[in-house]
Amino acid sequence: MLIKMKDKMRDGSFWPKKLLPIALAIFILFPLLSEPKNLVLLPAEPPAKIPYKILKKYPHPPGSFTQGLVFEDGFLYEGTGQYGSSCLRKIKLETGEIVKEARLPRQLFGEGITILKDKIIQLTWLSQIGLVYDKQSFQHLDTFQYPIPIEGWGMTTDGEHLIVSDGSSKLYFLNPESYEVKSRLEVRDTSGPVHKINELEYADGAIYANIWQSAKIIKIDINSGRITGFMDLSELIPEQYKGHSDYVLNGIAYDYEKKRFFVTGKMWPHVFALELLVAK
Ligand SMILES: [Ca+2]
Repeated sequence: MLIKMKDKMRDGSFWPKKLLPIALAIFILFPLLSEPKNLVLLPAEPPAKIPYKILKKYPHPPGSFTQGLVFEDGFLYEGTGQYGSSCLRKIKLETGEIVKEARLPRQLFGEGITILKDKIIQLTWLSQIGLVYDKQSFQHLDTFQYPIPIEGWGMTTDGEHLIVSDGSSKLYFLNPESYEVKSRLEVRDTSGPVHKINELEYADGAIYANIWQSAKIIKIDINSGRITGFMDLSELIPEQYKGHSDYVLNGIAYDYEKKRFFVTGKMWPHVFALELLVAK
């Protein structure tokens, strides 16, 4: 049998003539089409607990199902979810007063927001679209289609990209003009990928993230995806929402000027200002 096969290969009749071009194409294209097999190294060190200090608590407008939070010039910008009541809001930090609001159509469930230059971008959960607003007027400027079929969860920016989460362990870095995916990052700890990555905040070269239905905020290395630290914010959960599966910790904003973080949760009555006590 072996001899016969060898003979056929030698005289060129092993491959029927019609199949030869197809076989050659597969031989040439296969290495190009297959995914590169990168060697993934898990971080050796478990993430360290980041101590923090509560600086102050501020009023959080009632009924805020927080999905996105940003701070700029004394105001919180908040994107809220749920069908029929999703909105984008500008809130005076000290008083919790809503000074500007744009309501989403009933069929859209609002998700993460970020501010890039003079625009506010807001994701939607399952509709595959994002909304673009003028930062000053809240006028709706544009609607864009997601470049890949993902759910919209959290969003932040490093000033160059829109950084988006979809509830998995992945972060997507999008071109803010074309919305193309420029790169992806997998978030990992010593056990492997960490899922349910939700609201995001880029601050001083790292990405901070809520994990859905967890009282933890993780700090992610933007180059490797490694979790380098975490905050346990269990003590901030309002008494009435302890053990609640919907009204969970969500929303991180960073004040670059005063180096403080703002955190809150869905329907929580307060926004907390925190100082991270990082080892010197
Ligand atoms: Ca944020």
